[in-house]
Amino acid sequence: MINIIGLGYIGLPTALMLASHGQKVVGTDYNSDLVTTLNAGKTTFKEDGLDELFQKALDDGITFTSEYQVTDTYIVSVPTPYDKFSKKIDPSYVISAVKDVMNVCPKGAIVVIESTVSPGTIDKYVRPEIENKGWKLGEDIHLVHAPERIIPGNMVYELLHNNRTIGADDKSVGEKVKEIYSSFCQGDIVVTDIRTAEMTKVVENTFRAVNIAFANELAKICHHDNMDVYEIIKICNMHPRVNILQPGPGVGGHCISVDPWFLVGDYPSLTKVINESMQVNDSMPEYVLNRIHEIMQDNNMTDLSRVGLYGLTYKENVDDCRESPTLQLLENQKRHLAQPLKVYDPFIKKDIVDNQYHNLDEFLNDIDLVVIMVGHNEIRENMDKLMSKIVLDTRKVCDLPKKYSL
Ligand code: SAJ
Repeated sequence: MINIIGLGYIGLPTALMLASHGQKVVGTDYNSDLVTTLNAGKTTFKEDGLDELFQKALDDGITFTSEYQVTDTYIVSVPTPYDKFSKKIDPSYVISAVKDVMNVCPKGAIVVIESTVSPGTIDKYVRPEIENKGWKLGEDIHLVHAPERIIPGNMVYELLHNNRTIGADDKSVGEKVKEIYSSFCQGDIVVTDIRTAEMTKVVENTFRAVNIAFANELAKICHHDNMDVYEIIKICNMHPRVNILQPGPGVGGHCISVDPWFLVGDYPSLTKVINESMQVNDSMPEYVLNRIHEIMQDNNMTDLSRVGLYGLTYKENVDDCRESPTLQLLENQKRHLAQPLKVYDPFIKKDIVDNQYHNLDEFLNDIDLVVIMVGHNEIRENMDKLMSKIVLDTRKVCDLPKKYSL
């Protein structure tokens, strides 16, 4: 039996996938409300195909609890926040999950850490916890790191199809874990050591962050001299060895906007490009605010209450607001003591900010300048409703007459 510890954005789909591919799975989360919701037959976030997968896993016998199970295999998928000032990882959830596992697991159990951790975290924090208890690594307990790689918005598909990395001290243990993931994963699974697995995960997200920062910097250059950044990127990407990502209003989510900071925090004198890139991405919400003011001037607008932000989530068609550019923009605006802008997002049903709307038409009725912060399908399908508006499109979703871009 596999006990999955942590039933959030990664732990839940992984547990469901394993359960619906022949593995006996128990999901454990210390949040009893979440466990109650899952036991009532409801998922806790929206994701294409998740509800169907959930139903299949229930039919195949998955159960949810707040208790750690006595078994031979654990997969730990708990959050790894980071300290915004030191830029270092906070490994406390991972450490406490491993400690809790050790309170119940039999000797010889395998503990797979799926949570993204900064390179060296397992050596620095997890191994000592185990050794201090007098347990022998590789005998009493086997450590494995199998970082997840799935993208929110396409998680179920990517769980099935992405290649994976498994880092283990002992190759045969790595192969055993590979077999478990192979029950559903159709991609290639590489077995390597733990330190390499930690590093590859963070490097992948850092590569994407640096590439987005490059696109964001291009957007600023192009705006400065009135060039079309999208046309330029499109043409450059026709070169066989160029692949520039898209500029945007900032980088959010709990991955691309966080993981590269682990490297900056640990290697401050060796991470000039990464550090600058992260700062460029972090500057984008303020840049959008400046664009709003420029566009208002251009249109003789003075009333900020006639400006609305479309989208609160960190990217399109997800319901996750962590580190979202819109929230960062509102934070910056608050610092300038400006009147809060109007906001609407079809995915966010609860009130989480001031002046939040829950109906697209009401939102549009009350504003003249719409800032598209997120390219949800809803707005793409309702372009006609923007015809009479001034639009600042930060995501290149529309092609309208009175449109401004980044
Ligand atoms: N963004 C841009 N321009 C782009 C692409 C993205 O501005 O061209 C912005 C998005 O709008 C969003 C942020 O970047 O605010 C991050 O979104 P994302 O779609 O690039 O990535 P995440 O954070 O949802 O998921 C990433 C993925 N990593 C890579 O693609 C290397 C995913 O595969 C990882 O599993 C995930 O991080 C993770 O959990 O680490």
